[in-house]
This record gives sequence, C-alpha cells and structure tokens, in this order.
Amino acid sequence: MLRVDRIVLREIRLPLKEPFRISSGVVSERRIFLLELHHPDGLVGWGECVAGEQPNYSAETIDTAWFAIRQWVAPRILGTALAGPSAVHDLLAHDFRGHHMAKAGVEMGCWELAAQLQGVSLSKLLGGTRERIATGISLGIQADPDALVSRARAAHGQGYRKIKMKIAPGRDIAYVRAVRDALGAAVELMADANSAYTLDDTHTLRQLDEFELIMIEQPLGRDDLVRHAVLQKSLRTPLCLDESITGVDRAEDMISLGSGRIINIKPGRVGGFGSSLAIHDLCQRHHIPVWCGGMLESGVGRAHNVALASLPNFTLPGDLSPSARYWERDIVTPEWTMDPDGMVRVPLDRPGMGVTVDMDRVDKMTVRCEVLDR
Ligand code: OSB
Ligand code: MG
Repeated sequence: MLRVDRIVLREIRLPLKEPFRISSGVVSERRIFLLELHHPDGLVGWGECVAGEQPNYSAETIDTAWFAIRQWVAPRILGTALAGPSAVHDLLAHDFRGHHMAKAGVEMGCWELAAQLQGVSLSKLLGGTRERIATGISLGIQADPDALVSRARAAHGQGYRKIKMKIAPGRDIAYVRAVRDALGAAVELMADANSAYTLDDTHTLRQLDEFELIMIEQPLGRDDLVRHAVLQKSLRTPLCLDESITGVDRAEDMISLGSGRIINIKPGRVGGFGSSLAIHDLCQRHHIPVWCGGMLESGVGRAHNVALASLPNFTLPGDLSPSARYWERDIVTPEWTMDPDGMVRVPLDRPGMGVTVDMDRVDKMTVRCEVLDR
C-alpha cells in the first residue's frame, strides 16, 4: 500500500562548475531542494523540487515551493492511503491552483517510492522502453561567439547528440552562425530564448531559419500560445515550447492552435509524472516529438528525468548531461555518466530511481531541514 507518514525537506547548496546564464538571469550556485518520503515500513522515496533561486523562469522559487509543500501539499499526502502514484496528481490538483514544482517534488517522490515498493525500476513503472537515452547539452549565454564556439566544439567532441545554445536579443544570429560554421551542417543544433523576444523580432528570428536548427525553444511569452502560433506561420524552423506547456491542456492548445511542433517536457513544470505521461501520450497520438528538459538538477532529479526520457515518444535527445558537466561531485552513487556516443544508461537493474543518495555528504551539506509528520 502506497502511503507516506513523514516527509523530510532539505536544502543543500551545489556550486556549478561554471555560471549558467539564460536570457532572464544567471545562476552560479544551485540551491537543491531534496525530499525524503518515508513509508511506514521504512522504505524512503526520493524527490527533488526543481524550482529556481529566482522567479525568472517560472513564478515558483525554492522558497515558495518549500512554503507550499509545508502548508498545502504535505497535509494532503501524509497518512493518506493512496490508490497508487497515478492518483497523486488529481489529489494535488483539486481546488489547488498552480505550485506545479512544489506538487511535482512530492508527486515524483511518490512514484519513486511506489517503484521501490513494487520492486521495479522507476523507468519500468512509468512505461519506459529504452535502455539508453540520447543526451544533449544546454550551453549558457557566453561573453562572445568565440567562447560559445569553444564550448560547442568541446561538447561535440564529447559525443553529445544535440547542442542547445541559449540566446537573447543581440546575442543570437552571430552566435548561432559561428557555431554552425565551426561544427558543420550535420550537427544537431537548437536555440532557447526563454521568452526574450516579441513578435516585433520576427525579422531577427526568421534569420535563424538559415542555420537549419532542429528547433527554436520558447522565443515568446511564457503564457502566450496565440503569438507563438503567429510566429510559427512565418518560420520554417519548428518551434518547441517549454515555459508555455504547464499541463496537458496547454499541450492540446499548442497542437490545435499550431503554436509549436515539439514539446520540451520538464516534469517539475507540469506538476509531476502523471501530467508528463498525459502530455507524452497526447503528443504521441498527434505525432508531436517530445524531449526531456532539465533544470540543473542534482543526481536525484536527473534520475527522475532519465526514467521519464526512457518512454517511447521521447525521440529527441534531452537536456540530460552527465553529473560532471555541472558539479565537481554529485550527491548520488554512481554519478551520471555518458558514453562516447552521447548515451546515458537507464538503470533498470535496481528498484526505484537506480542511484543511491550519498547520505553522509548530504547530511553535512544540509543548510535547511524540516520534518513534516502526519
Ligand atoms: O529553459 O531549459 C531551460 C535551466 C534552467 C532554467 C531553464 C532552462 C534550463 C536549461 C538547463 O536549459 C538544462 C540542463 O539542466 O542542463
Ligand atoms: Mg527552455
């Protein structure tokens, strides 16, 4: 029986090897929010809430999510007999708006716990079919095109199957052109604007068509499906939506309006695995490819993303780089690694998420901890 009697919230700080800059802000040290979900029989499911330090990607931050979990999410879960992990999404959606990342931290922990209880891998429980997943890298905005080219060259040499470049007005055409010229026509490139443009920039965005990008991610407003549909009509390059897709309804809207042709599924952004699976299935029926985005997760959140990306309609490489791309040392054993072909192995041989949290280190690194009991 799936049941959670105690939730432990922890914050640890993990410095990034290099600051990560997107159009709306920069992060140098991740405030990682981990959740332990304790089953009455002693098993512990792990979750990671991916909310950022600042509200520059979504309205949520680690601090709002912490508050929402303590105040509203945990009380609905603690001591409740859950029919299964797929029941958690609706339980957290009823008369409770927003706070998707807070909900997802707990919801995904419930799936991880359920996989352990059933003795299956998280990938298997979600319906995964792949043993290895193709990996991409997301490169932050650099000081100049040469700096971006050197990072893109290195990434290509390491085997990454997709190279994503963050762009912003004034840091777009010259940067993308430099990377395309340096790496050649065969390399899969894309750009992510994190909502930095408006329809007034259509002329600039149309110039990107020349570089044969596999997609342009979220050029316009995070809640603006209407203008994305207008823009898509004037671009050859497929648009991919990230911020705009907050649930299966928005994915349906994107498809019917023609606001994009690809979806980046981040389970945190959409409220967890239940919603991610619904979007995955909808897109599969409509022949819309999906891929798994990242939020600079620790090895715990990465485990959840790897499991999700093993589902069949995740046909494009995800933002799922190995641990060493982000951190001097990750908090899980084994760390996440990539082979020279740019593939990450899905841990199918162990129940649950397939990696072990290095508890001694996490204990020492914890800067904030709160225990929520029923
Ligand atoms: O838009 O995909 C994004 C990181 C933080 C916030 C938003 C985004 C990102 C990334 C990072 O692109 C991808 C990764 O985790 O490697
Ligand atoms: Mg994005």
